[in-house]
Amino acid sequence: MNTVVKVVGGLLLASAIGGGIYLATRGAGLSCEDYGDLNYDGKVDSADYQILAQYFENTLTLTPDQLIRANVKGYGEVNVVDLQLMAQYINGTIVKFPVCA
Ligand SMILES: [Ca+2]
Repeated sequence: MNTVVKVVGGLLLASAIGGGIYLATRGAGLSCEDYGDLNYDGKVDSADYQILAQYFENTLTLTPDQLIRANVKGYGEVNVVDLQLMAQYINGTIVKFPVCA
């Protein structure tokens, strides 16, 4: 039961190492600094947070690339956990997103 599942560039790769299940959806070609940056200005701030908040309010649609960038926890679907992590990053509670850990 040693399974590693990693999604890379839309391809699901699985291999057996270690224990437990590890999921990551870091997109191919994306660096850590790209995560959370939804307006492509090179930084993660309240503007990016607002974009994700609007996505959850169904007032904004995100592109597939933005959805990858928004998944700062690094697994599963983009959800409110990612929004909370972005808030924590912006206010300095965390200095790195889980997807980059
Ligand atoms: Ca930004």
